[in-house]
Amino acid sequence: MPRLIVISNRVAVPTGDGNSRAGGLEVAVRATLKRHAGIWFGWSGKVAASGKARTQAIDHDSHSYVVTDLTQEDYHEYYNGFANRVLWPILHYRLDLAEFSRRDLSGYLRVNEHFAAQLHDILRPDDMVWVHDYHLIPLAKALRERGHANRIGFFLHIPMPPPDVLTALPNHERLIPALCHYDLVGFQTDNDAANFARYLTQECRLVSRDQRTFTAADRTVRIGVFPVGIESAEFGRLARRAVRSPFVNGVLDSLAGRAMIIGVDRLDYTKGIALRMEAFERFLAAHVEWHGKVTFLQITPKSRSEIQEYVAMEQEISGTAGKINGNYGEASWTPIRYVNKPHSRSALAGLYRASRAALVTPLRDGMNLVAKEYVAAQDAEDPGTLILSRFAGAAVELDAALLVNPYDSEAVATAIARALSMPREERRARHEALSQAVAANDIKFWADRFLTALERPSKAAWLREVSTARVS
Ligand code: GDG
Repeated sequence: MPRLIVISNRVAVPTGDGNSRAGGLEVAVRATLKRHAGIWFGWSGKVAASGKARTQAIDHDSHSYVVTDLTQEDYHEYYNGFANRVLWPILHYRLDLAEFSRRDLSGYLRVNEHFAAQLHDILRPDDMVWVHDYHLIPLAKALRERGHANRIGFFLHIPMPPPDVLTALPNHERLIPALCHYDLVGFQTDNDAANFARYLTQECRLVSRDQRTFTAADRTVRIGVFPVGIESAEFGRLARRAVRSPFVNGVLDSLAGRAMIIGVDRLDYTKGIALRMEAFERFLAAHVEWHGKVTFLQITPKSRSEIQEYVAMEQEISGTAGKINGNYGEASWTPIRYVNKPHSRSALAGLYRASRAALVTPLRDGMNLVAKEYVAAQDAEDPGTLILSRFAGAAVELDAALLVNPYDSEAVATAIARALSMPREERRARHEALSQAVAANDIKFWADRFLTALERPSKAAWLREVSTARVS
């Protein structure tokens, strides 16, 4: 078996204390590397003074990690700048929040060159290379320029918007076509893949017979759909254990028999947290019979706190929670518990299982693993109800959830009322369908399918692979 070299912006080197950072990409890659021998390469998370940035190899539990530091400039221009202030909002359709500067773009290209230079010393000719996410779009090009002819695949964890939105990205013609240096470019949904195919057709004038295989100069790039999954059986087991833990029992005791609705999201404007709280407020306004009988627990670890929009959003969300609690709360009942503290995976799993419903209402999301985790954590005999945004990639597979438009707070309020009073038979039927969908596309299938498609040169075999991916 060739070695697998996984490359992502951040590398989750185990800390040994059982804690992990919140983030879907790290959850998915960590699960993949449990099953494939290789190296995980990326940023160490450290910012070093210029000239002091180091690259270090770390071996831990038969896994190898190679991590490299960023300089202050890199951190501001590449990470906080181009990646998170330009690509993140634009790829989530939020042109209004994008703040472009040429300097940030050159920092972004410089860090990609730095990654390629470090990888140059590590790569062997038969290594399979799997690059993850929007931070590293030009990496294959930088590696090809250094002579690496390896199979290199790219997976975009977040959405790919249609050309009308993508072309608002200044210098898109310099950046997006660089994806053609990969052998395989994977997306979460058919919609994302079709948007990219349209970009290649309309903007790059590339020709394709099937909208899946494009030839650019002397290279062929293939496009595929690989919806990311979770370790569903393991997560279910974790939830069964954790729901009996002193921590979850303590939370349940504090609720004194009230129903719990849960939301778990990194603090991010794409997750629609403030609008979700407003929908909960509408539900309270319309359903006096639930006053004092339901608590909405929103767990939101902070992320990207150095970016202005995130600071403003933090204030908006805590202000909204405070206002609703002030208007509706009683001395003995707080309608919304808003918590920024990160929790262990096991605590989250137990809380999901103990909740009557989950509110997963992103305004736009590549996939959304929380939706799948909630499903995997339920008791099949008496499951809770998933309320899911139609704009999450997960809605394609999880269409047995209560699908909502997150911008329509009245509709979300109605879904909350429906979830809380849904008969057990209906909950079981919906859960059965959801649980099958989550189990059928476990994380190991995601990685295997992507890596098989990357390795397989024959187009006919590849097309069969895509159609299998669609039915499962
Ligand atoms: C990106 C895409 C795509 C959350 N709080 C805590 C915690 N989490 C974990 C959740 C879940 C993960 O973080 C979040 O994953 P999501 O998929 O919901 O969202 P993003 O971080 O935005 O991920 C997304 C994903 O990549 C994978 O492709 O689905 O669309 O945006 O696993 O449980 N984990 C811990 N403590 C917390 O407090 N340990």
